[in-house]
Amino acid sequence: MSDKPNKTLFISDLHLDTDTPDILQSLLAVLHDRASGADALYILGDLFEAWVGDDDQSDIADAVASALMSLSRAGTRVYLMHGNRDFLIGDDYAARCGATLLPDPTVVECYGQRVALAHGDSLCTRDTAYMAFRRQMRDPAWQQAFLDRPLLERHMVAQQMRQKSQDANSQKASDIMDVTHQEVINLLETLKVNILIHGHTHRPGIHTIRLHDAINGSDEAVRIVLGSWDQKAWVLEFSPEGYELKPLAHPQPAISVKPAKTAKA
Ligand SMILES: [Mn+2]
Repeated sequence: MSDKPNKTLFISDLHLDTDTPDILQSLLAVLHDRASGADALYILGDLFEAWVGDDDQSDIADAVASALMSLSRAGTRVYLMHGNRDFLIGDDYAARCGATLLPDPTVVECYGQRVALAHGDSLCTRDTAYMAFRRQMRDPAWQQAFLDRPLLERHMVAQQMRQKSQDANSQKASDIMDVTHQEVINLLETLKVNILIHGHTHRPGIHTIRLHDAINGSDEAVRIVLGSWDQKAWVLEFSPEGYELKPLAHPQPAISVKPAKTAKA
């Protein structure tokens, strides 16, 4: 253990679903090849494409929980933050993952640096329709009423909400779905940090921010945006020496062992 370099991993926006077995394989590969032996793994929201309650059993939820639990048992701390898709992940599922649920935003200490973590949707304030929707979804009374409904009904409501959101987003100008610059600065100032890591926007990158008013004596801050896993796996590796945002190719899909169908049997 001691000869392994210290590192902490950050990922988000895998959007795992039953029809994304390749992304699940990619996650399992990242956990095995990179997260194993790490100090901590932070999953900053939208691990799942949808989540209607911890009582909704699925193979993919089981596979993720057992892989994260193995990592956690081997000594890597595992943290989950809610995204706008999977904000109903509860304490039961987090416990099955050996993970700690984090509020959004959260400040953590990473090798001597104070780092703010957020999913990112709360920073997209120009999307006023979404912000109103978000307030409703995050209302504990609304959530409890939703969770009290039968599972089948919850799936139907979630499906309708996804369709609505897709239709609405296709009409929105792309810049309103990005973070609001001033909102980022407000958050950095409130939390008194110079580094923010978030996902959600699916615009991976590292942005240096010039501050008008210094924070912690520095007129610079950094915003690191994690990427969505639809094309590649995006992993931010943070170590005492620095950090690197890495796009990783998904593992090749397994070659089918089924014989090809012939025209005439
Ligand atoms: Mn999101």
